[in-house]
Formats: sequence, structure tokens, C-alpha cells
Amino acid sequence: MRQTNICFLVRDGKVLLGMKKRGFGAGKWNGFGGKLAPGEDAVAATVREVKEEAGIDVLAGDLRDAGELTFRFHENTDWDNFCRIFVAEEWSGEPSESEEMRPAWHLIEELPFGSMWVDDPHWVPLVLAGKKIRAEFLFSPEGDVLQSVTVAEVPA
Ligand code: 6OG
Repeated sequence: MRQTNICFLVRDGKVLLGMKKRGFGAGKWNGFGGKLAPGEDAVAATVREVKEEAGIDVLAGDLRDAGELTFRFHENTDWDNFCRIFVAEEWSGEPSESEEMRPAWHLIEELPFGSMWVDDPHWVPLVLAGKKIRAEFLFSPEGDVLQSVTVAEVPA
């Protein structure tokens, strides 16, 4: 299964999300992240993706491990991915738009769920509240309907 990662930058009750401009999940707000490159671990890949997609420098030691997600799709198994979640409250630099993402700050209390993946309401608020989770989602073939949801809080 594809190994991916996702990272949320959090400060003052707000979270930085990126509007995905192309590829998988285009048109949706999401955390920053992507696939692991060969030989990379999840932390190194997250540091690289946050820089590439948002122009932000985050240190490996400032990434909090907020758990993991397993996404499965009927038929489209090449969309399946196992995703490590990270949250950072310290970084340097100002967000800047990349070819892949347009970053913007959102109030944590007012997340734009109408333009996010349908799984997100089940777990994003938990990780932004400081929890560590393990979750599994089964999607319809088109990726727009959830057929099963399992979310568990795990010890940090
Ligand atoms: P690239 O293909 O752009 O990496 N990702 C998901 N994020 C959410 N919220 N829900 C999903 O449900 C997701 N599936 C994948 C992982 C894809 C990026 O999108 C995340 C990566 O950060 C299906 O390289």
C-alpha cells in the first residue's frame, strides 16, 4: 500500500490548510504532505513536503506524532494509502503558494468540511485537539462516500 503523510501547522486557534491545485484530492483543503520517496522515513518526507508545498521550514523534532490513517477504496486499490499524521506548533518562514497547494489559515472551530475529504470530520478535530488516533476508512469507488469508519484514540 502507498505510504503517505499529512501535516497540520497550528497556531493561535488556527490551522494552515492547503487548497490542492492538482492531482489526487484536487479542489479540496487538506494538510500538507504526500508520498514517501525511496529511502525516506515518514518524518523526513513530511519535512520535505511542508517545505515544497507551503514554503515552511519545520524541524523533524517539532513534528508531533498524531497517529495513522488507513484509507481503502473499492476497486481503485491504487488510491489506497497508509498515512502518518503529524502536527507542528513551531516552524520558520511564511506560507507561500506552490504549484501543488494554495495555503490559507482557518479557524479550528470553523473548518471548511464542505471542501475537504469526507473522512476529515471524523478525525481532524481530534488531532487538532492534541489527541493521537488510529483510524480506518473504506470509501466508495468514486471516493465521495464513506462505507465504513473506525476511529480510536491511542495513548500519545
Ligand atoms: P499526493 O498524492 O498528493 O499525496 N490523503 C488524504 N487526506 C485526507 N484528508 N483524506 C484522504 O482520504 C486522503 N488520502 C490521501 C495524504 C496525497 C496526500 O493526501 C493525503 C497525502 O498528504 C482518502 O502525493
